[in-house]
Amino acid sequence: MKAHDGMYIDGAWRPAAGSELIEVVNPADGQVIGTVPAGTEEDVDAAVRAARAALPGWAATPPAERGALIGALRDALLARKVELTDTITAELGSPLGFSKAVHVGSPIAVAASYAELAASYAFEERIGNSTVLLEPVGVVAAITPWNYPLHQVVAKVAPALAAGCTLVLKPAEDTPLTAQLFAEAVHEAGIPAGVFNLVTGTGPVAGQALAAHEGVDLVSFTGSTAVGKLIGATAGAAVKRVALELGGKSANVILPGADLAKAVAAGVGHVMNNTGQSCNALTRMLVHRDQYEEAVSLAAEAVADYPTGDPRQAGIRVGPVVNAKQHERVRGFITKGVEEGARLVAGGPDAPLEQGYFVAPTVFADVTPDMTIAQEEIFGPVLSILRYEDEEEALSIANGTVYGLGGAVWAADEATAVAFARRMDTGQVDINGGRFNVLAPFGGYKQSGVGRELGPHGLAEYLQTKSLQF
Ligand code: TXE
Repeated sequence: MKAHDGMYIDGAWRPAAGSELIEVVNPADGQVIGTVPAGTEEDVDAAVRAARAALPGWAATPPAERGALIGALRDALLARKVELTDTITAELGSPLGFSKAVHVGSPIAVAASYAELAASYAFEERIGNSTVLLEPVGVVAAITPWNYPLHQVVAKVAPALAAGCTLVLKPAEDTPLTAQLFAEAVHEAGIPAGVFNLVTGTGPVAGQALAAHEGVDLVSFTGSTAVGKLIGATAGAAVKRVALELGGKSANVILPGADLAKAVAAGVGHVMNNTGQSCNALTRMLVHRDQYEEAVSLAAEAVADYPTGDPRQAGIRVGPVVNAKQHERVRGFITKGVEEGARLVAGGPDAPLEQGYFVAPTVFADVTPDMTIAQEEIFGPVLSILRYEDEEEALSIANGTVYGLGGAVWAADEATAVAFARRMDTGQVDINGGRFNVLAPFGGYKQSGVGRELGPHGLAEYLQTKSLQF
């Protein structure tokens, strides 16, 4: 695969300060597909300086002009659709169809939304005898994970650019090639030098140096709750703004009277898509005791619709998990589920293929809320089905984790589902199979994070307010 051997800083690919490399591995077969430089503190410093120098000019660029450049970025991404799709499939292991439709399609839609929002957003408002100016926060450090290699980048870069901020991006070690293609698109779009900078590298070295850099005004992080807490503490100590999009353990609540077959099939799909590596994956299915066994049978059947294997092969819907560490971790959780007494109705801990980091699509029944698999984020194709007696118990199970990112409610009618959703401690709830909305705020309650991404709420994260009194 094509890989740059430098960092994109101040509008050009520049040699890395150090000589260490990161190998990029195809999780479907374990083969190295490229190398990128492992950034050092020196690279991070150069990138932050470039972003700072570019800030006054970009912040002063009229919002409509910023919007036009984000539109050009969207076009440059679209022009690379095939290359991006192939790269994401190669470094993440996502099946080609899903890579094309979701991994590439969704960020292009997000970029388009910010091209418009930059031009239409009210960066000034009047409150009584005051004018409130909404100004860019400044230099943004964007630290992104591998699970949606392009979406996670665009969901930070596009709103930051729309707001008038400049950035340094540190993408995940597993998926830096997609980030390099993104930098190429930024360059082709004609976004001025220094406004967007890319430093590849490891979390503990480049990520840590970036989050702690005194030239950064806001750290926007998506990843594990453990690292999020660390970044939150570092940012807090320096009185720096922070946005955290962390883990989840989202509940899919099927209330009596709902279309059970539809709800179960959609719920299984939500967990199996992207090999379960979605922060908002509906990993806990909650079913009333009277319909429980029927739901378990339906779920076991539905898993057959998710063939596992080579993500380049037609018909494959579940690829490998991203790396060896996740492979161990996810299968460890499955073993733990069996040990703690959950009933395995599909899949299991054994790797279904000899090569690559594959995990069998797995469904557990008789899961109780106290079990590890009902509490911890597994980040693999593993569904837990829990039983409830009444609505109050369903709510207490749904709200009974440290997380609160996604969720779903299925009921006979919308009003019943909405009434339940209002009581859920979570940032997003899909009502009777509600579709993804690129403008709706996305983010977590409780330990799922701080701040929101997407749409106008996502743009607001990158603004600070100044009031003028008359
Ligand atoms: O995440 P990390 P990992 C969850 C999921 C998964 C687990 C571990 O449960 O199983 O996290 O995944 C950078 N300072 N999610 O280990 O380490 C790192 O380089 C600064 C949920 O891959 O949090 C990468 O760019 N940065 C999730 C990013 O943080 C640091 C998506 C995420 O990596 C750093 C991914 C440090 N000290 C994993 N250490 C979601 N919310 O969508 C690491 N990084």
